[in-house]
Amino acid sequence: MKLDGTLHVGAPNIGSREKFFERVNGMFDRRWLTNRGELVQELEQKLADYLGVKHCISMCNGTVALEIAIRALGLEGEVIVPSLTFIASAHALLWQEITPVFCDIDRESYNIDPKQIEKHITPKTSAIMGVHLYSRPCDIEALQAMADRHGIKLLFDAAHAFGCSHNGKMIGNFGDCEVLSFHATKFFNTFEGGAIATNNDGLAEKIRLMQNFGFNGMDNVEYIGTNGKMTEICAAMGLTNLEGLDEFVGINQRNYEVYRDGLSKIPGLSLIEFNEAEKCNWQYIVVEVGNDHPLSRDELMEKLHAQNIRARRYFWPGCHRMEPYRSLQPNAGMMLPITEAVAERLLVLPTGTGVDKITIDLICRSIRKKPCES
Ligand code: T4K
Repeated sequence: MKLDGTLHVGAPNIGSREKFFERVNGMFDRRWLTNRGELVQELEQKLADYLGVKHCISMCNGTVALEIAIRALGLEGEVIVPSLTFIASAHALLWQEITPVFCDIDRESYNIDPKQIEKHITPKTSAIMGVHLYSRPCDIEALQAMADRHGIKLLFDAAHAFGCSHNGKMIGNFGDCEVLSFHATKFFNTFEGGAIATNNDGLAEKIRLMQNFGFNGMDNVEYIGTNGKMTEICAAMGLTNLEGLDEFVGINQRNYEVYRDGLSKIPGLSLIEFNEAEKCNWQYIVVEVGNDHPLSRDELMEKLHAQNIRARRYFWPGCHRMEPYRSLQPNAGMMLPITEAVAERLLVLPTGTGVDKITIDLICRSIRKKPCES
């Protein structure tokens, strides 16, 4: 079996084209393309309402949003982060000469393990940065208690968790602030984009100024700032996709259930589970390939690639095994046994609004096939 076209992990969810083009026409009529235009302001208000958070400041992408959050919080020295994450989580720190101190993960949730944090705390530690990996919130209460005990900040890289809740409250409301990515590959996209959500008025004000070069008024600069602004065309995409969220969730959840049925009872293969009592974006179909499976994770990936199914090994091999961290911290892996074991086993499969039930059935059938039948 080989699919006619290539099926990618991360293929975008796209809302109504008509609505999008209508908004883009309005944008051209107004001749206002960026710098806090009408569409950006409308998007920020709608995002804040959706998340139930006081401030949601849009950004040009999630990485710059992380950098601005880190700077606005005044972080320095060392920040404790998981290594099983996209490289941007670590780079946003080192880019500002802050050392990411990699912490091991919890075996079940794949998120930073609060029990492992204390051993990494030093006088230089200024914050913990949790990552809500694959739509599943961190153990937020334990992390907050740890941050409070040590008088340090807590922020979240929530790039994967837009549209998810924790104890009934939307992600975006926790820690000092939470950083979202609206990249094309995310559940909700603005082509490129992101945001910082916070309930802290003072922090929000600082973030707003830093996102626009530090300007406060036309000829007055108050901070070192950068250009983190979202454009109007990205906001047009965001407003359109916001209207499609219920549909996206419905399709993602349906896809998850089809995968769950199709992949059940395969030796050595387990599918990520989500808490059905909470809101979830169901955006990540992650399987763990164990020793009992006839193929290794990499062999399974090769098999799928040969069939035009572009499964991905997110986030192998872990940030600590990529440069410059591999050279700067050559022994980091000794503290990360679970990260290293899990990173060897995870495989992400395609989902999203571009993937239908028949295709998922084909993918599952292909995975079920014994190597001798391929
Ligand atoms: N923190 C976390 C935990 C993150 O996962 C990310 C981003 C960030 C922070 C930073 O946020 P941003 O600054 O990106 O807003 C991709 C994305 O570029 C990246 O946004 C994402 N995480 C990461 C997990 O995936 P690559 O290097 O894997 O991209 P690439 O080009 O290989 O594309 C990914 C897959 O998506 C491929 O299978 C192709 C498919 N794709 C991609 C695009 C852009 C499509 O089908 N259509 C498309 O338009 O990083």
